[in-house]
Amino acid sequence: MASAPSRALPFLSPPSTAPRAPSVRLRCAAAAGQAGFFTRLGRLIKEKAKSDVDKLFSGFSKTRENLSVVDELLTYWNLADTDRVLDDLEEALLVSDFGPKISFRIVDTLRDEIRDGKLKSGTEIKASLKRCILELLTTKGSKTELQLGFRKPAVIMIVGVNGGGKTTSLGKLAHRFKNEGAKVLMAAGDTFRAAARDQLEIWAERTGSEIVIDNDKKAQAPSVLSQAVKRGKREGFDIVLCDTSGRLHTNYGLMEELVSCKKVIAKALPGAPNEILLVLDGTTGLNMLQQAKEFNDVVGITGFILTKLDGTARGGCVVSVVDELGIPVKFVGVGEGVEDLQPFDAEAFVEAIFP
Ligand SMILES: Nc1nc2c(ncn2[C@@H]2O[C@H](COP(=O)(O)OP(=O)(O)O)[C@@H](O)[C@H]2O)c(=O)[nH]1
Ligand SMILES: [Mg+2]
Repeated sequence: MASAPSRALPFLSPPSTAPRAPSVRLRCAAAAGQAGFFTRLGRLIKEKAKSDVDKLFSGFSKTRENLSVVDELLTYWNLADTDRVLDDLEEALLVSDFGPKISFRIVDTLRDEIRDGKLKSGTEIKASLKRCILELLTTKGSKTELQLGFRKPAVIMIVGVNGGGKTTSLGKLAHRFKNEGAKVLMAAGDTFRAAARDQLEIWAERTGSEIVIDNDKKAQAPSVLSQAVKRGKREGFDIVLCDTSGRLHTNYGLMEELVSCKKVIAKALPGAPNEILLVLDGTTGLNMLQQAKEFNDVVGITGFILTKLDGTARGGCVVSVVDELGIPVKFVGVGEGVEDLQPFDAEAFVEAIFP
């Protein structure tokens, strides 16, 4: 699972007993007392995530089904059959959205290893296939844990196109943080649609988080986010989660707005935002690559949240985005429930699609 930072991050305040705006002295004492809290927290996230392997496994059921043909192929593999089997394997990877480059590279590696006599059975080929994918994920997108810095509040901006799952993922993230005793403030930065604000309010209520909204019809996202970060700082919040609107990424206005959002956040709190997470809809397949590139070029993405992987057989897209952009997948969405956002762990992922 995504390993949480193992170092002690002193910015987390104690669980709910913490006063809203403690004095500086109190805050320091709390931080010192809680120095081990974050370390413990890291371990807890890891352990919890490990016990969630079942959820991850069921979330990837469609992709796994799609790839079960690999087992069939390899069961009956023999040396004379190699070319045909590898062609079919490549096809299976392509269908699951591993992308042409990666699918070709994997099959090429396997072909070499078979030719060199390193792989002598279907089981060995499968093990090597899994190793290839794991290697790809761990060399190019290794920093799967959130980088929240050392100062509170940590600010996370969630960006992406409409309907991808930004607000839902933000709500699920809040739930995780709250479970770990963090004080969470949400910012309703999707000022484009009125319904978006209501949706976020429901998540705030559901997770016991505070929320900053601007009821002014003409409210601008940067102003809402700036207010939220300032309040987060003033009132000693641990985390500020910023929702944003998601018009098409080809919409210049949106990109402009996101850049302004990022700027005002940094102005309100130097060093922030700590994370800019791009939400990508897993069901859109390789289309997401172009989208990811454009967002990254404009705002600079620190990690991906890949959603709706429970609804698609194209789970290989996880590998494609990491390979193409060299940016880690930090979370995967495997359902609509509050618990269905999983820290991404490469090993668990590979086991979930190739059991
Ligand atoms: N099955 C499934 N549905 C999801 C997931 N994440 C989000 N959704 C659904 O996708 C729809 C759009 O989500 P929303 O958060 O409003 O997207 P936004 O426009 O990017 O904020 C909602 O119906 C969510 O319940 C997921 O991981 N799995
Ligand atoms: Mg939304």
